[in-house]
Amino acid sequence: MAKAPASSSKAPSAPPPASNRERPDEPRPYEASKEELLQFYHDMLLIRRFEEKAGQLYGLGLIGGFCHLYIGQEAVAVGLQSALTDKDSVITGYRDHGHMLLCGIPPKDVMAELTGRQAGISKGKGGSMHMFSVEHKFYGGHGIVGAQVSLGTGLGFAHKYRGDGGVALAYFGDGAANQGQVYESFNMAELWKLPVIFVIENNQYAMGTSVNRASSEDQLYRRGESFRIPGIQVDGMDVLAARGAAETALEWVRAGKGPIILEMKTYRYRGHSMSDPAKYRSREEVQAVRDKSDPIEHVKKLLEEQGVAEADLKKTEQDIRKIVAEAADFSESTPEPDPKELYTDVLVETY
Ligand SMILES: Cc1ncc(C[n+]2csc(CCOP(=O)(O)OP(=O)(O)O)c2C)c(N)n1
Ligand SMILES: [Mg+2]
Repeated sequence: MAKAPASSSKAPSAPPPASNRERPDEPRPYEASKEELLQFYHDMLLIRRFEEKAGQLYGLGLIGGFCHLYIGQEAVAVGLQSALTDKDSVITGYRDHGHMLLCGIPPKDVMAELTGRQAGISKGKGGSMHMFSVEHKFYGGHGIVGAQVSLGTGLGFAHKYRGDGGVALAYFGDGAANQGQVYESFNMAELWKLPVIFVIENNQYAMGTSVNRASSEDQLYRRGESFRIPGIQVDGMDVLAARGAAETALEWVRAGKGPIILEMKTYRYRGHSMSDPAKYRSREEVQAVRDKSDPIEHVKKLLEEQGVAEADLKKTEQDIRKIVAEAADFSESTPEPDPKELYTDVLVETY
């Protein structure tokens, strides 16, 4: 009969204290080529103009229900998603239009969803908060604050289980960071070393409360400490800082070291949704961020310093305006779903 191993020498050793744990290197700002910088500029401007148009269509009554705009936060998604490959997946909350455009979903399909048309990416039945496209590895669009963190952890599990080499990028807000299910997810993600990047888009406010008033630990990158998940705080108004952080995070996660948290310090210029009395901050505060830290103006300045002609930047702006105008025209003219679509894509459980 085989001898039982001596218990003390073979027993699994306790993990080292969190303070001794290996940490990722400090990310460096990404060194973008002129072409990459132009692409960042293009993508951020596309999101901004798309969102401005969505705001107008909402005002005209063409978009109903909830609608949350991403204006001001563009550098976060553009910087991070520019580092992804087509193996990786993305999930976020309801402030989701920009993330979808970056997943390659055509602007007209997103806009038609906003106006509730059959040609929309969710057949006009999801609207602003509930868009989804498996084809583009975009897994929503979620209205339950924090739910996407658990679902995103599941996406990470699926990547690991299938061994497909993909990483899940799970975005959530500073308000969502106080939800209980976030921490259940953190625990499992670290325990099973899942390939997930948890991205906290800290735009300083939840619906109407600032992060400092609502959070006992407002340095949100530290929220993974008791789970041994490393966190990095990043200037989310700087697309090069965002891309640099994405490189570091992806290297960490792809090396099998488990999840990582990126706290992206950013700012939303518009109200929480389309109806927001905005009593929780002053106009001056918003204007000061616009004047001093606008992510698009920042990249425009870098491009000008690199000698890109004003005419080329104008041409980019014109091309984008055309794309957005076409998306809006399409979203107004394409038909609504047939009433019998009310009975399709509905989950019915029979007992
Ligand atoms: C479980 C749940 N609780 C409350 C709400 C109402 N609600 C919608 S958005 C929101 C604020 C979330 O803020 P944050 O996570 O910072 O995201 P942001 O809107 O700033 O992008 C709240 C409380 C909800 N949708 N779901
Ligand atoms: Mg917020």
